[in-house]
Amino acid sequence: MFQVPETMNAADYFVDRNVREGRGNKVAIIDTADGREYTYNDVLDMVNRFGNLLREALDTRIEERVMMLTLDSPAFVAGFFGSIKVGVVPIPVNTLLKPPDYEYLLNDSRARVLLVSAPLFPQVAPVLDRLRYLKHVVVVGEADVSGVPGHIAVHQYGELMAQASNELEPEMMSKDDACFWLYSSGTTGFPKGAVHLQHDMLYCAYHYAQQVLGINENDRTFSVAKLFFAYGLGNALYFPFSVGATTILYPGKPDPHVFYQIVTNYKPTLFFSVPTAYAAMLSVEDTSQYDFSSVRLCVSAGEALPPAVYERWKERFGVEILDGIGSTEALHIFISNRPGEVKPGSSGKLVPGYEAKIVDEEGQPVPVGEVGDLYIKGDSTCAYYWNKHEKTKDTIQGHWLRTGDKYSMDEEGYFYYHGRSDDMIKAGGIWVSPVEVENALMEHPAVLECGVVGAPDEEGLLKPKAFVVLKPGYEPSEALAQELILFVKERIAKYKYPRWIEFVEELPKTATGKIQRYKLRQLV
Ligand code: 3UK
Repeated sequence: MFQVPETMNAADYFVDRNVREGRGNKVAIIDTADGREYTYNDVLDMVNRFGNLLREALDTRIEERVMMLTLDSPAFVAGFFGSIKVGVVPIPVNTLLKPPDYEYLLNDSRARVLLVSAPLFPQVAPVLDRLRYLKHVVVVGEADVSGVPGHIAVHQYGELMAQASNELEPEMMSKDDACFWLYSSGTTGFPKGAVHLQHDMLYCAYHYAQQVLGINENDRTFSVAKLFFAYGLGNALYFPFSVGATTILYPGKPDPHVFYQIVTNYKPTLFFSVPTAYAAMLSVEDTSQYDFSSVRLCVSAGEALPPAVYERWKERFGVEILDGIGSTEALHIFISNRPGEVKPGSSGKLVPGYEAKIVDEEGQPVPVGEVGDLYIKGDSTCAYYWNKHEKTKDTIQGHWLRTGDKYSMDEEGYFYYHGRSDDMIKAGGIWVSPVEVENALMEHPAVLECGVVGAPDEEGLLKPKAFVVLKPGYEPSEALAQELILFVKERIAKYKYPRWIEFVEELPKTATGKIQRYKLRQLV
């Protein structure tokens, strides 16, 4: 039976408990940046120091927020669990965004402290003078901080950590206190902060990681998805820490050769990735110098895994990929395939601890085999979206969470994905709002109007495609298409750029003039 005490602290559960239970000398983290290993004793030391520096050096109180623009590294672990241990709420954010995105996130969350990895500092520096609530920036590594406005104090992570005490008792919290937030992109472009509670990570670790993956203390995890994603956070942090296992962290950019090299060198047993990266790894022809034999199970999530990718992977490495669907709001995977029972093309069956319903427009359950809207129920779902009351009510309906996905279920209880019920695009496992890409394109002088939808690439995986109507006087050309792509890349996060531009005479519209993206989807 899964039970969480009324009073608890998630950092105590995932960190201190490992030391109390005798795993202090076990390796918790391997940092592939320098090959260094950190034991659970070392992790407890860092976490305690970070908690103390928040309280003392930075005068941060319970329930205040710390934004983390932090690469996958030991500092991420210290920042995340160190905050939670003193009741402060960490908010890991996407490291691939642009300065205006961070301005929004920092002001929306009213974070008091920003923990930032030095290479990412230039992405926030230009907006620091526009921040209304931020008081402290803690930089991990060396960055040029000369232009920081006077009302914000800049600190060196290493210095503060060295000065802080390594002894700290956990702040005892309610199991229903806010624990951390994760931002999720919305259709209109403004991300929503999903507020997760103290008990949520325990729920996912117990029901999915332990019961579906059978994670245990001998496992070694590696996740292609970074820790700032809900998917990566479970895969490479609180799943392994829930059983005293080892996580392998990689701060760098995605690269199929590097992934193979990491697996060869550090021998993970559980490999977590997204369909786009599995496809990229399969397209490396000669992998004879690499060794994948340590991996006992592969997991895919973020978007549907094409059956062809599943089959080719299994043939090449002899190991199954378990496709499963999760979300930021649900925190992790709630429907998943099981080892030895995979149905390619399906998201699998319900994870223990979750219920699902597939309903029609009137909210009535649809018959087996028919497509409807997927709702799920389970105690890891977020409590609400910060400052977004209407969106909260649309999404969190009593015990049920509206996923926004179209699904069907077969007689054996396997679920099948049939696309989104909104216009959002999943590209490489990351949300792309068509509106945001369209707005960026509209700033170009040649663009009269445009519509962006997901179109399949050669692997059958969706990527953004733009249909563009030019202003009078402009002629369609390959050069202009390339110019528009570059234009978008300079304005919004790179992964959102349209992979294809198609020039058209007009766009399908409703009577009120709204672009009908579902009609454009039929044209791709
Ligand atoms: C889509 C899938 C088909 C689906 C996530 C695992 O992706 C995660 O969270 P996000 O908030 O996106 C959620 C949405 O992504 N999706 C995810 N997995 C699948 N569609 N097949 C899949 N296997 O539209 C869902 O609503 O970015 C994944 C664990 C934690 C996560 N947060």
